[in-house]
Amino acid sequence: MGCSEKELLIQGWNFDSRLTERIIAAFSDKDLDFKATPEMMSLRGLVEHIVVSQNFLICGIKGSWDFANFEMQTSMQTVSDAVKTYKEVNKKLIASIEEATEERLAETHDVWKMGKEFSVATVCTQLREHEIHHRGQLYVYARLCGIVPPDLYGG
Ligand code: NI
Repeated sequence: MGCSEKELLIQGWNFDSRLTERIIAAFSDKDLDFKATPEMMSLRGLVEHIVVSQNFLICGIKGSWDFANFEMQTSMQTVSDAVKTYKEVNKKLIASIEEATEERLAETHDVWKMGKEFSVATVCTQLREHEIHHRGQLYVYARLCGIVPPDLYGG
């Protein structure tokens, strides 16, 4: 009866990743440098930020919570590159959650260096919420680029 915490994390990430992938794929290459306001990240920057945040989590699940893993190293030239890069990192993330032991998921760490410990499972959820926040920005960017975003739950 019921799902393990790990299964719930994987289900949650699978659900959200599909939505993130669909909104990234809705853009055109010409939109990659678009910013809603000058101080915001470009579309390319937003996708990179989402990708490196998943990379931070992958490295963390495997044992190293290092803010250096947030540094952006990619430079996506096309939307299809962006979708491919996102799918690759997401596949690795799901695999790293699958491979994590229940003990590992329950371990607590001061991941954000703020003097407060969270379990690895909680950080998985925090970063999923972080991705949802940035996905909301992608929906706004899409509208500003004249794109009708895909329905949230349809299709
Ligand atoms: Ni962020």
